[in-house]
Formats: sequence, C-alpha cells, structure tokens
Amino acid sequence: MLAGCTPWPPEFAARYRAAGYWTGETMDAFLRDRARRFAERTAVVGGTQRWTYADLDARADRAAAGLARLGVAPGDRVVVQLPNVPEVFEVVFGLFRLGALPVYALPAHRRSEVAHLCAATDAAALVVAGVHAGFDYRELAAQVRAETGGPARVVVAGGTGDDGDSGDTVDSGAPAERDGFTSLAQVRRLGEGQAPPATAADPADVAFLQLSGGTTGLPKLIPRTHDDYLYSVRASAEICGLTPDTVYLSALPIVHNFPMSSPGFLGVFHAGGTVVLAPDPSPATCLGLIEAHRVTDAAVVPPVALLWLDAVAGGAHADRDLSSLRVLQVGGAKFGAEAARRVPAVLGCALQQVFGMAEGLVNYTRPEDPDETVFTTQGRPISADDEIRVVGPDGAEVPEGEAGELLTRGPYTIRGYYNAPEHNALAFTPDGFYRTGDLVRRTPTGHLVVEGRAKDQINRGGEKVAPEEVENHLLAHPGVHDAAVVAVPDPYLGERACAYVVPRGTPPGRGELLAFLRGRGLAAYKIPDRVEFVAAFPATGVGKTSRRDLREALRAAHARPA
Ligand code: J2J
Repeated sequence: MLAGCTPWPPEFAARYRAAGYWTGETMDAFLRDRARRFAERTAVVGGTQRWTYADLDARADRAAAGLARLGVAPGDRVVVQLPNVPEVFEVVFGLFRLGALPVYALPAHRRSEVAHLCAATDAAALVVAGVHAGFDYRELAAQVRAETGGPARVVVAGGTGDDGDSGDTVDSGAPAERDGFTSLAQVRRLGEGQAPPATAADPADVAFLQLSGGTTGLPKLIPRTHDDYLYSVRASAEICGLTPDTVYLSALPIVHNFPMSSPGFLGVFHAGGTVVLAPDPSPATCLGLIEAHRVTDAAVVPPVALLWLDAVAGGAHADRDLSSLRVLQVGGAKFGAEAARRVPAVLGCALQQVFGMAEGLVNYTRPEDPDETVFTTQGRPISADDEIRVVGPDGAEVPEGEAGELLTRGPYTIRGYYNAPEHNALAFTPDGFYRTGDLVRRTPTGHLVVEGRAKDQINRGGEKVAPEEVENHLLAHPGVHDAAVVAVPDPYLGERACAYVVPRGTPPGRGELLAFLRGRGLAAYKIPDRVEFVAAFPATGVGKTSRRDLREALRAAHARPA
C-alpha cells in the first residue's frame, strides 16, 4: 500500500473479499469495462460537449499516454483542480490509466490550500483550468510553484472555447508550453497514436486522495483504495436504482465525494447512464438543464435545495417542466424536516437524504422508506457490514435512541489519514473505528438522525471549515492578538462563520482583515462572514482553557439576546 497509509487488518480484508464487496476491479478496468458495455451511450454532457463512453475511453487513452510522455509516472500524485467541465473525467481517468493518483482540490481552493496539497503529496503535476468564472488558475499555479518550488509540471485543461453560452467556458489561453506549463490540448497531441502505458495498479492499493473537511490547522488527506471505493459506488448505484436511462445532474463541484460516489458520476458510469455537468448550482442554470436534458436524478446541498424550492414555489421558475425528475438527493449538511417535506410537494419528485463523509460511511434513506423516515432521518448505512457505534463522552455506547458520537468501521471506511500518525491516534479508536465527530441518534429501524456535532468544524451549507485553520491565518496579522472562529446559526446556510478577534493595539479594519485573509490565499468559503472585536475572551473556568471551550463560550454569548 502507498507509504503513509493504514491498511485494513488482513482478517477484515479477507472478510470483505469473501463477502463480495472487494472485487479486485481497478478504476481503470472499471472505465474499460463500462466503455465496452455502453460504448455508444452518452456518458457526459457539459456545455456543448457530449461524449459517449467510447469517446471517454479513447480520451483517457490519449491523456494517459500524453501525461506519461510529459513525465508523469505510475504511483505519482497529481493534484487536479478543475471545475465542472467534461475534461475532469478525461484527466482523472487518464491518470488512473497511467497508474498515477489524482489528489482532488475544489475549484474554490486558493493558493494556501493548493500549495498544501501539492507539498503534502509531493505532487508530480498540477492540473488546473485556464480562466474560469473570472479567476485565472494559471496565475494560481504559478504562485503555488513560486511558493513551494513544485510541482514540476502544470497542465492547463481548457474547453473547446465555443461553449460560452452555458457560462462554463474554460479558456486555456495561449498555449503556454514554457516554464513547465503544458495545455491539455498539447498533452493530447503528445498522446496521439501512442499506446497507453500498460498499468498494473493493485486494486487493494490507494487509487486517489480526497480532501477531508478538516478539524485541524491543515486539512487531512483521505486515501481511498480501488476496492473499497468501487464497492461503495456499486452498492450506492443499486440502492439509488440507477439504470442506463439515468440522467444525473451534478450541481456540486464534481470532485467532491458526494457527486463522485454517492452514487455520483461513478455510480452513473457503473450503470451506463448520463452525467450532466452544471457549471453553477443556481435555479436558472440547473432547472434549465433538468428541463433540457430530461434529468432524472440530481444531487445538491441543503441551501441549493432551498433555492430551487423557492424558485419554483415563488413563481420565478414555476413553469419549468421538471416532470423527468425522479429524485432529488440532499446531503452534506442537515436538511430540516420542514424543508424536506417541501421537496415532493413543490418539485414533484422523491427526496433522498444522504449523510456521508469522504472518509467512508454513507447513509441513504431508501426509496421504499415511509415518507416520515425520509423527511426526518438522514438514512441508514450502505452496507450490512458498516459497523455503527453511538457513544457518550466516556466512549461507552449510549442506550438505544439516545444521542452520542457516531463511530464507524467497515468495508469502505478508511483506517487512517495519509501521513498523519498523530492525528490518526485521535481520530480512530485503537480497534479501528473512525470517530466521525457527528452527534447522532439511531432509530429502531437503524436510521440515523444527525443531532449536532462534537468536532471542531463549521458546516457552511455543506462546505466544511476548520476554525483552527482560519484562526492560524488571522493570528498572522500584526494587529491580531488572539482570534477564535465560531459557527453562528444561519437560516439559509445552516451555519456561518464569525471571527472573534482580540486586537493588538488599534483594531485593524474589518475589510482590511478580510482582505488580509484573501491575500494569504484562503478559499472564499473559509473567509469569516462576520468579524467581532472584543477586548478579551471570556474566562471559561479555571485552569487551561481549550480552544473548543472558548469557541463554545463565544457561541453561547452570541446566542443570548442582547
Ligand atoms: C448532516 N450532516 C451531514 C447530512 C454530511 C455524501 C454526502 C455528503 C458527503 C459529505 C459525502 C450530512 N446531515 N445529511 O462525502 O459521500 C456532515 C457530517 C459529516 C461531514 C462529511 C458523501 N451529510 N454531513 O458531506 O467529507 O458532519 O462529505 O461528517 O464533505 O458532513 O463531510 P464531507
């Protein structure tokens, strides 16, 4: 296994194989097989581009051969930061075909996050868009290289440039073959007519690295194997009833774990269906795509679901023909029961709640569940071999039906983060259960209800923010003596971030402080929504004050009416 990763103990691996969960299929073999079975069916629609399974397979061949000629070798890590454009599949499957490991960055990530990913994985290459949504990713790549001295190669993946109507054009700009920058078009040319490298990836080994939501100063990397991930994909596709007729809309960034695997684009490819890429999650864009492509399944986070509901119920999009829509999946953050009830009433489709995590465990409400279960729970685990423990602060299981922290272990839940032995000692129990940090209650049917959180994280409408990471950046400002970032309730996003700052001398201006954070290359969703200056932090009891207690005290003070 990739160095720095924690394998499943052999007896567990043997059990998961015997049960038929781990089949020995690699990501590359997965695409080859589906391309053979569904060759002329449409795999991907994005902007004006429409690729069949055979097209995608041929593109993966060319990309693999071209990347190999560029010097990317089997086992290399390659950071991929691409928006919702079809090229993301070409690049990712090209890397799998070559035996290299994609490391997924979100389009919202900026210099701080991308530099960390490149350095933490010793990445051989970085793949970025050109200019997308008004942001120049080539500039970002240049800054990352200036800061970290790596990666040696940057691939700029551009669209065809003729699909500006949907607003998702990627402008790769003038071919910049200098300074280690290569356009994807050039990579394709390099790979043209070449046999793709013969790969022999071990299905039990790591296929790619996902980014965790994070609770600490720097986000952790999640190593997922071919075996474990494809099990979750196949099982998800079955639970969700995907078929070759499925037309799936991804309104979320496609490299996030939810639209990738729950059942996500991989589930759709497993079944031979079609993935439609939405360049943005707005009702105008997405409801238009649902109508135009007769979309059957869509996946969103709660704030996006609320926007769509209001757009249809409020009249702005009341005349949209959404009759093709079979199911709306909502997950990533808690979806309240009242909003949940509106989904079938307003959109005329079924709701499926999805409670998952990039570390593994995914829960779904099932199509056959009673309505009340679908509205009021976050589903039950994929697998009969997902082991669930709900424990109190003492680590002992709480009585059935009471809330406690969710611990889990199973055939597609990691046993450790990448290169993080100290963090792993805290995040996993000695017997290998992952401490999710989620507070849940289990119903008699085994469905889980998310009641809250025991981890240091802000869930901003599905986007995860680690307070410590933002605090560390704030503390770098000369005018900041101390800082604590806490979640404050928000009717739309669920939570927003508020930074409490104890200034050093004259307080810096709020705008200046936020510009400072942006200047440090932090993703926009991590920039606090509010800044409050306070003379001192509340004393939270005698002795050493933990950051957690401090954030809790600030949150409580905030919640009290003035
Ligand atoms: C409450 N909290 C939820 C839900 C995730 C499918 C769906 C989502 C993710 C995801 C994913 C929640 N209600 N329905 O990877 O495959 C919070 C929990 C969880 C954390 C994981 C997937 N669905 N959450 O959101 O790795 O706190 O994955 O531990 O981004 O999101 O975040 P992430």
